[in-house]
Amino acid sequence: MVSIKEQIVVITGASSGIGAACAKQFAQEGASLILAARRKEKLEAVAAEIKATYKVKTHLLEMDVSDRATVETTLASLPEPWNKVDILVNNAGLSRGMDKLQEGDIQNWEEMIDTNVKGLLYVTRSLLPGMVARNQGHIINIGSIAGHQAYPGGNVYCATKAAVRALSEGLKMDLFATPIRVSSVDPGTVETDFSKVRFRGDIERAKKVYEGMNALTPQDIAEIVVFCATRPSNVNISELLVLATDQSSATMVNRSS
Ligand code: 8X3
Repeated sequence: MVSIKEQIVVITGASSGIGAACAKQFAQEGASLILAARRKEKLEAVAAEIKATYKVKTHLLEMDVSDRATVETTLASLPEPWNKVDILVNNAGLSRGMDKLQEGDIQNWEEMIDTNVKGLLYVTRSLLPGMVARNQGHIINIGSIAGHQAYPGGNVYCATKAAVRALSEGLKMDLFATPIRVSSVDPGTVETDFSKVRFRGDIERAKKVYEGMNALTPQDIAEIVVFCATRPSNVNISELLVLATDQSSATMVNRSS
């Protein structure tokens, strides 16, 4: 295992779920954290908890990844030493609705495409040139099983995650012959606010997604993300599909656990 102590790690969507768990896991390894999210108060709470437990430096960014101008100016004006980013975890993402495409809400589509695809691109486009110039870096994209298999009602969400998968693949080729690594960690069902967001606060419907199964936890994924980041420099974990033992495919979930 390679030390990432004091390496600068950017995590988007760091205020909850997998992003917040990644923040804690990287803090445990002594990394310096740039935590980005839309919700400043939640972000501050995550940072306060981390700082109370680990002696690490944090820098908070109130940033909606889908807002191109904000992403560009915020990341271009990172102060020293925060502007020398070593690791970027592209975690910010969301799903909205599970309607059939023919009945879909176009606003929901825009939000998913703007965040999951365009947002990831804006952040990556802002930070990757510095990595290339310094000849050092690692991009870790949080994909999804949805990028491997579509499922009924998943249409646009699945398309955004398939796009993330294609971008990880393409990026690796664009970074050919550089030491910069690209990893894609693609979870199945993880118990987070994901379904609450998807169903716009319909708690009962959200609960059903995890009912009767032992879902993955954000911590499970965070440990894997940090595992990717701490491999020796000759090792790139290119793509990992991570499912709960209770999940056999996007739609096959054992609910008798
Ligand atoms: C989240 C996994 O199966 O709910 O990306 O789409 S799934």
